[in-house]
Amino acid sequence: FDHKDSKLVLAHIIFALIALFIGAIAGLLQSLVKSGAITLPAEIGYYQLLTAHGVLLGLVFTTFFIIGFLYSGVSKTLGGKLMNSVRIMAWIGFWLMLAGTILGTILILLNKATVLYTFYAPLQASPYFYIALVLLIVGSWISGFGVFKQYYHWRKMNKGKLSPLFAFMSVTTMLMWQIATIGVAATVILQFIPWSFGWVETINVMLSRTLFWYFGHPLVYFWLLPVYICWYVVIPKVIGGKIFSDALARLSFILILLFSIPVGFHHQLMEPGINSFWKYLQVVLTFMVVIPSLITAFSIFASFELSGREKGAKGLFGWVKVLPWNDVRFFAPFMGMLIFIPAGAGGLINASNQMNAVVHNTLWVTGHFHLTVASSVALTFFGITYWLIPAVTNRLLTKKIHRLGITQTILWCVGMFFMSGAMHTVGLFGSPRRTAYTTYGDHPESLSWLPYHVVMAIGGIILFISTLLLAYNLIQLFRLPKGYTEYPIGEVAESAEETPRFLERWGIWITISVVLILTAYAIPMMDMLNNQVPGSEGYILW
Ligand code: HAS
Repeated sequence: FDHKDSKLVLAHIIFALIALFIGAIAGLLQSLVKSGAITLPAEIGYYQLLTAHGVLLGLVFTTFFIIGFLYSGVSKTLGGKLMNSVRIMAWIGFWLMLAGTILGTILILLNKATVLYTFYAPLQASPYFYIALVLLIVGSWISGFGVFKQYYHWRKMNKGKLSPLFAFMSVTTMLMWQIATIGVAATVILQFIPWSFGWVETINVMLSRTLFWYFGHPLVYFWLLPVYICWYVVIPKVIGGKIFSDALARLSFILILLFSIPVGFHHQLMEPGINSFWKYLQVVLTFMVVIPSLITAFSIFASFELSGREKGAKGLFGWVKVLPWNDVRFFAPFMGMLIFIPAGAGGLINASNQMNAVVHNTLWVTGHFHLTVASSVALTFFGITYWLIPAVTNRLLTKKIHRLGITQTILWCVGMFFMSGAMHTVGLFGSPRRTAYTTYGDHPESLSWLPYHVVMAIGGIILFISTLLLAYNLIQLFRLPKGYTEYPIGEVAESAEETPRFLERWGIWITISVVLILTAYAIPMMDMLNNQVPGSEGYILW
């Protein structure tokens, strides 16, 4: 692996993992507070911890990890090393994001930005928190442009050739990110900065929430797409098989690009200020964005089965036995896939209007995203870490690391089973999310929730032990003997059909994406600007 690129990748991954450890401490404390097991000292607030947890894990850990991982694959598959200008862009992006993260974290620790990771109005933070967010966003844009530049250069040099799948997927991921972050940049720059500095007196709450969720939903796919890169490109190689279909893999990425953005209203189904027709339209589009995940499930099963049969597996499920169960590069992401089945089903429940009325703002939703992002995504990222660090530092991945990594994965799954299981269950009983310890004046209903909150805390403790083991394992990764660890990139199966070239015609996809976004958002946003939806007066301006 190129030495200079290795440094770049390591900087991103290590910083991501540092954010993970600090965020995990906040998570542990918060689950203990919520269950009533501990009381925080007066100067630390529950919501302050909750903000630190959400921002450090949801926004910082993920973004740094993803950009580091994408750059590693872009370097590997598009020419063997990054162009100098691209590497410079990536470093500028890194430093800007780092500056934003440090500034943001300091403000959260000073209790000047206790606005949760969703930070929409009417909660207000110090103006410098929003400036920190701008640094984070602009930094990620510059990094994204670096990915595009390397890809564009490769295509110029390789006219007529199909780009490597990893690179295509990285471009799609960053393209979706660039389009989605326009929404959050708009609310931060046009609404929050003027409001928090006191230059304007009011803020349009509906618009701020809508612009946030315009970004907030594709944000979850920004977490998911790199996971899909691992499942589509890396896992087939790790199991000694082939990628089932390059065309299907690309199609699923394009579908996510198109349908992940015009769906933010499914987070706002219970809000006034949006006409029900637009909610309905966006729910329909939400069900469209499920299709690429079903395609992904099909493709992975196909890849497992084909490789199993090649190894001589017999019967309907014989291929399961020949999967490499002792290999952490497979095991951790596999557990992520398995968990994604109930996690995705939970998403479908959330997206259904009537059922959303039952689960919205309850711990069910917290349970949902601990299965999706904190399990499927996190476990896949752990699986990647175990081979990526040795691969870029020229060290040999040993059996001991496989064992340690598998133990850490199992601990994570057990902790999450308790935590997320209890969250889903008690959510259905009505226990609200985002509340500190309370018995609502010893109301019997609320007292009946408490045992579940204790189970959540037990799960939280097991998860924290898993995080400590991850930290130990990471130190071991840097102590591995010098040697070679493969950067696993799968090949496409011979039986796969040819990939249609229009999948790489970005002009078409960007145009369709813009049309869908305008269709789903233009009129409801105009209504919000004009304060025109009956029943929402007084809700809009704060
Ligand atoms: Fe979600 C809320 C709907 C997916 C994250 N979601 C959230 C929040 C987060 C989040 C963070 O419609 C909370 C935001 C907040 O703070 O308020 N979500 C969905 C839907 C999907 C979905 C329809 N969510 C995700 C993913 C996330 C994520 C992915 C992170 C990475 N979500 C919602 C809705 C809400 C919501 C509402 C708002 C709720 C409210 O009221 O506030 C879909 O994309 C899910 C599709 C997935 C599948 C599963 C496919 C399975 C695969 C694995 C195959 C396994 C194999 C291995 C092959 C259909 C690909 C098996 C092998 C064997 C041997 C068995």
